[in-house]
Amino acid sequence: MSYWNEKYECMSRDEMRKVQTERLIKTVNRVYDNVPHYRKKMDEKGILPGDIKSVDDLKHLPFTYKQDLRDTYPFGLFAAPMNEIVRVHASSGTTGKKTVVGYTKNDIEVWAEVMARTFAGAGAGKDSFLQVSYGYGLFTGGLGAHYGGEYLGATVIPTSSGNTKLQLSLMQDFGTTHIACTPSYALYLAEEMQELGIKPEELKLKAGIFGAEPWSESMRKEIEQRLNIKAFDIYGLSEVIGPGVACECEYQCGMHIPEDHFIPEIIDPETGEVLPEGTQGEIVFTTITKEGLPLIRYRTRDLSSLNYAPCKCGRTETRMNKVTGRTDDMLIIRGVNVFPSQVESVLLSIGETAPHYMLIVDRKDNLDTLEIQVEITPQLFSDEVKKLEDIERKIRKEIESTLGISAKIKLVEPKSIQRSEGKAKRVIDKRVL
Ligand code: DLL
Repeated sequence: MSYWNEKYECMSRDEMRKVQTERLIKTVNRVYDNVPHYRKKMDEKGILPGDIKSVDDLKHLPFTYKQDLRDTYPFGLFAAPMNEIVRVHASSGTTGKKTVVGYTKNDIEVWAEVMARTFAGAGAGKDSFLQVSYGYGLFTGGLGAHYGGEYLGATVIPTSSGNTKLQLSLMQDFGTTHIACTPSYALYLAEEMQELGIKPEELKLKAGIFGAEPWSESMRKEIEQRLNIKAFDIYGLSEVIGPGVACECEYQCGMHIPEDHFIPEIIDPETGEVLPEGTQGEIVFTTITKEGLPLIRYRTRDLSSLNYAPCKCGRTETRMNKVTGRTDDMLIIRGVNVFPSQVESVLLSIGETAPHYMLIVDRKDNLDTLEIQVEITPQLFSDEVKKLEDIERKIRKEIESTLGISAKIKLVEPKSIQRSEGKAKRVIDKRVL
């Protein structure tokens, strides 16, 4: 079996509870002592760190939301002094500002540990060549996978995303055995291979570790067939640590959560109540070893369910099932988190169009496309073409710098975007996963 840390991955549930209890108590004390936001929220609920005596008391603690990170932007929820923070990453917030996360040296080690478990679970080891084609930079995918791969002892090839021809030639020349990228990019690679006449049998590729966006079983089958590999689902989010919050083993029946670092709960997104095992709801995480940005009951907005039954692989860790959707309107386009409200604030800041818009997301040649239809005002409608082209260009530029991805901008006639009587429909997602 391909364990990296058998002690924790296969620990009895009783022992795991003990580890979790001890670490949870430490974390609650840490945030109460160091983060005014948590102290205030716990005081409001009338809870002191001493009231948390075991993991069973987790449910009494207040939730943490993405909005809390925004309200305390950039470093307000950090529980370690800045001179102990060795790295920051950031992802999209609901409007202009990013959600910033920080890591101490120890957090970076925890991250490498959970990622090494992930890769080992996907059959990688010291002899593997791991191509990391997640983006390097503020996004956690690239560097998270990179450090985990090195910690595992694999030979890491840090290609980052894009430059597909180079990716393929390095794969051939270096003998890449494992690739880490988004599932949609994996399909794109398959297509380019076909175009260039590269047969999967000519490559040494055995497995891919794919995540950062939702994907279905049928997409898995297609990737596995076209690349002739085994495709593993990996889940994570920057706030909790990045990639490595959960990953499949060789049985591909749910993603194991390293529960000695992250405690999962499934709650009813409306009432906040904890739901029984197996029920679908919002997955919430509490980190119990992080120092830089420990999070208590963080509302991921992702819908999933938990399975506590032992797995055939021998791991005793709880498994989370594939994410089936979100409770908010966040879209993931080419691996980038996009909120329709970000588009709205760009349009409002430019101010020359009507505040009516529609996002049309599609997938062409296995790559996500985004078209933004923006309604122009009647005054503009009668204006000269050059003026319209200028506005279109301005919107395109602003959208690209705010969202971090390019979009096609289409100006449409006044009143042509359908008005709604209830909740506005701002997105048409035509992608079939
Ligand atoms: O996407 C971290 C990551 C990198 C995970 C590489 C896996 C691989 P964020 O940019 O903060 O972090 O986006 C987090 O992406 O809340 C989910 O909605 C979605 N997501 C991530 N992995 C999966 C997955 C990274 N396997 C958000 N299936 C999360 C479905 C996923 N959705």
